[in-house]
Amino acid sequence: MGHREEQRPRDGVLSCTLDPPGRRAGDVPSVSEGPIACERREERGPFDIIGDVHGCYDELVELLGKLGYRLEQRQGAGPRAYPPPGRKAVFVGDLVDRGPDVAGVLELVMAMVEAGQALAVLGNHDYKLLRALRGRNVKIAHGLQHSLQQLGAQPAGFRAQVADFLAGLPTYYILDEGRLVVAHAGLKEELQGKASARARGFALFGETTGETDAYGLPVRLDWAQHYHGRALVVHGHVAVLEPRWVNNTIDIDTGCVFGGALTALRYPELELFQVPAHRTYYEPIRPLGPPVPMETQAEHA
Ligand SMILES: [Mn+2]
Repeated sequence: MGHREEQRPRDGVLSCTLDPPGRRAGDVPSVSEGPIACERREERGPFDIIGDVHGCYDELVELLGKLGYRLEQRQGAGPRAYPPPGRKAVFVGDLVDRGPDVAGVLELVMAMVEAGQALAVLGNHDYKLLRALRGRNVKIAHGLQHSLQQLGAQPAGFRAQVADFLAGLPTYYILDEGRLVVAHAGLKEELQGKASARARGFALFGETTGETDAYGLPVRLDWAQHYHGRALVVHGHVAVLEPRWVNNTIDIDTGCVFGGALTALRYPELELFQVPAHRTYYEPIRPLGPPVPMETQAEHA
């Protein structure tokens, strides 16, 4: 009901940023400065897709090193990371909140995206931080206070840069001639290629039943169990103990900020790289989910 699918703009570029809102009307700032293509079918990779970082800067730098990226500390400017020739990093979102160095992560990732060495999609935490930075009335919880404190110690110009960066991120990417979809919370087959509020909302928040569990958290529907799409969907959002293959989807949020690990998936090789968290930065409200039984995993698991 009421899932209106918007038309593609005249120029054929599919806008999948958050304007208009995917959630409550009037609750979202106008963040789009024009259509942002989330279809990058011509980008064939190879990619290094990186799970939820949540301000875990040291682990991110270590993971990039493992993946063969060259780190360079610059005088009077933030660090830079250069991918091996031909490769590109893709961040699944939730760069911010809960962790120890949100500003460091943002500075590094923003420079990589600006240089064309990385792509990033918006996560629900990034989205909420954007709203807070834009002066919206946001409940300060779930680690947002860490981002605001850390960014509060930075120059106002940096905060403005961060807001512009986050506002420009799409909610998902379609890559490699449609063979690869990267979305923070995943994306059902029927929503892939859609610019609708429903598609954007799903990519950011996933699908919930509207009920809450014993921990007071929303009960999620496990869309991946019913996924039969041809595109591989790489996502994060739900922290799991081990990268979780279900059908043609993989969850690579292994809860680094909760003391788990930061995970990368090399595509198309489908090799996993991990860096264990240096410590537990934030206690999860509910325990991390167990891996899914082997029989539901895809053949390439
Ligand atoms: Mn998330």
